[in-house]
Amino acid sequence: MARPVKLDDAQIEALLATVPEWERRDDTLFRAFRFTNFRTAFAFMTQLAIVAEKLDHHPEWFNVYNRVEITMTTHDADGITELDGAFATTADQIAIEMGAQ
Ligand code: H2B
Repeated sequence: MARPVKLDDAQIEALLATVPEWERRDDTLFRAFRFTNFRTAFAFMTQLAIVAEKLDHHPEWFNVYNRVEITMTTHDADGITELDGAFATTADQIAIEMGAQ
């Protein structure tokens, strides 16, 4: 894949409109997910790990029991790129399948 390009502020705003549950935190995208229990939270992370390998794009994440917090950025581009948007979109889809609250 071509090197992802760092998005500018207007492009990030447009991206956030497509994944409204995510918020911008400086040069990262952030979302907290909550599931029924640890098992479901971990199943979500397992599914997403497979996606991360396919995209060669990996989350920074934090898990306690049923909670998963994800921070995405593209170190290679020193900011937010389309890859972070793609990851966020996929994470949202898998979260719905897993019954995230
Ligand atoms: N994941 C994320 N989130 N950002 C990156 O810049 C990134 C990555 N870079 N996964 C990739 C791997 C790079 O370090 C390797 C060498 O492909």
